[in-house]
Amino acid sequence: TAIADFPLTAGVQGFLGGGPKKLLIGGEWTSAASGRTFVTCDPATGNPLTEVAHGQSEDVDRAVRAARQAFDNGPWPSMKPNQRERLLWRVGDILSERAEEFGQLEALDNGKSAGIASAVDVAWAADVFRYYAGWATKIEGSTVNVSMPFAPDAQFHAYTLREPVGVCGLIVPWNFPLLMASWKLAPALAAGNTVILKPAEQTPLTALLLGEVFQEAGFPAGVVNIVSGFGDAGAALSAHEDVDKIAFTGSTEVGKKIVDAAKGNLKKVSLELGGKSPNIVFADADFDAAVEGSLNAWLFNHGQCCVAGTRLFVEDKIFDEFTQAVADAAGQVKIGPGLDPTTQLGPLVSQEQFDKVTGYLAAGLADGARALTGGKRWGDTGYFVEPTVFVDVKPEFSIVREEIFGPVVAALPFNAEAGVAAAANDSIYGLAAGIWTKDISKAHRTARQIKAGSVWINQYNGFDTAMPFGGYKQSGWGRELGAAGLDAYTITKAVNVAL
Ligand code: TXE
Repeated sequence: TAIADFPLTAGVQGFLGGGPKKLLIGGEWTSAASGRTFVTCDPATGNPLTEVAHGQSEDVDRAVRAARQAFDNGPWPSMKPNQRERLLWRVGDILSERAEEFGQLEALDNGKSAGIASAVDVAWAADVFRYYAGWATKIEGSTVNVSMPFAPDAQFHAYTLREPVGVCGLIVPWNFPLLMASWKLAPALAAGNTVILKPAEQTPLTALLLGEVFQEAGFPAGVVNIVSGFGDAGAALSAHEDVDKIAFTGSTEVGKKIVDAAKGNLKKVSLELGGKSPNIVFADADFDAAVEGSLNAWLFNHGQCCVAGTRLFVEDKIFDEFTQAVADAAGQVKIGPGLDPTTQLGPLVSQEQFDKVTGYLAAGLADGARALTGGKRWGDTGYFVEPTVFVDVKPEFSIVREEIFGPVVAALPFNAEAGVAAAANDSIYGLAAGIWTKDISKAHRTARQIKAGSVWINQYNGFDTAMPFGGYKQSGWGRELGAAGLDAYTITKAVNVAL
C-alpha cells in the first residue's frame, strides 16, 4: 500500500493513530451528538485511513451557538485588529513549519502528490493567512462629504464603518481541502467574524489538523469551529437562521441549493463554482511554452481544478502539430500514489469521481471523439485515470460542455481571431481563460472579450493571493483573495452625525 511503501512523518502517524477524529466546537474536541463516525480512505489504494466524527444538523447547531457566543460575548469582539493580525500570522508560520506533515496528510486523503501539496497547497495556505493577517489592521471605512439637498443649512459629519458580518459558515470541497479552507478562514477572521468550517466528506483530515493549529496559535474558544460531515451538514449550515453568511466552493448544482437554503434569513452568500475554461493558443505563440502551459492548464491536480483549461482552442495552422505535442507530453507524465515523491499525476479523489470521469471518457468516444492519448483507466487498483487528449470533437459533445473534473481535455481548432472569443464564451461557466500569443495587442483584445473572472496570458494558473478570483455567469458570486476578498466578510454601516 501507499502507507507501507513510503514512510510517514511522526506527526501524520500520531494524527492517524490517535483514534477517531473529533469535531471542534467551542474550543473542545467532541464526538458527534449521534456518536457516529465515517471512514476516510486513501484514494491510491482504497484503504481506510481513519474514522472521523460524522457531524449532522445537531452538531451544526451546537457549533453555530458556540460561534454566536464567541462573536457576541467572547473575547473576540474586543480583540484589537493587531492582535488578530498576530494570531493569523502565527497560523501561517505553524503551517510553514509543518508543511511536510500537512502535505503528506493531504496526499493521503486526497491523492495528490505530497511534494506538490507541501509546495503549493500548504505553502500557499500559509501565504494566505499572512496576507490577510496584514489586512486585519487595514480594513477602513471612509468619511463622506454629504450634501443633504433637503437640509441645505445643516452640517453633518458622515462616515462609514466596515464591520464583520457575524457568524460565517464556510463549506469547502475536496480538490484543495486545506487551501480552500484558508481562502475563506483568513479573510473571515481578519475582518473579525467567527466561523464554522465544513470540510468535504472525502477529505476532512487537514481541516481537522488545522483546528489544532488554531488552538496552538491561541485563537479564543468558539472563534473557529470545525464540523466534519456530509452534504446534510452543509445544508443545515446553509439553512441555519443564526448564520449570517455562507461562503461556498463546490459544484454549481450545490451552489444553487445553497442559494435556496439561504433564503430563510436572507443570509449573505458568496459562491465559487464550476468551470469549463477555454485555453486559446494562437499560431504565433511560443510553441514550447504553450505546450507546457497548456498541459499544466488541464492536468494540474489531475484536472480536479475549478479553473482547469479543458477546452483547448488551437489555431488551425498549428492544430495537428500542437495537439500531438500536448498528447506526447501527457504520455510522459509519471502516474502513481501521492506519497511517492516522483509522482506527477495521482489518483482521482473517490470512486464517485472515478466513475464520473470514466463515464465522460466513454461518452466522448461514443460521440465520435478520438483520443490522441489516454482514454481509459490506469492500472487496476485505486482511482487512476490516464491523461486524455480528445480531438475530432464538436461543440455540442458533453466532453466539451460539461465540467469533467478529471485529466481530460477536448481540443478544438479555430481559424481566426474573430470568432474565437465567441466560441470560448459558449459556456454556462466563466471562471478562467488562457491566451497564448506573442502579439501583445491581440492578447489584450482577446482578454477583454472573454467572459471569465481570471484571464492568464502566456501562462496558466497564474494565481496570486493579492489578485481577486471568482466567476462570471454560473461560476459564482463574489470574489475571493485580494482586497476584494474582504468584501464578502464585511458589511458597511453608514453613520451620519448632525453637527
Ligand atoms: O461537489 P459538492 P462534489 C464539481 C466537480 C465535481 C462535482 C461534484 O465537477 O465533479 O462538482 O463534486 C457540500 N448544501 N466541483 O459532489 O457536492 C459537500 O459536503 C450544502 C467543483 O464533491 O458541491 C462538500 O463539502 N453543502 C468544485 C461541498 O459541498 C453541501 C470543487 C462540495 O461538494 C450540499 C468540487 C448541500 N446541499 C467539485 N451538498 C470547484 N468549484 O472547485 C454537498 N455539500
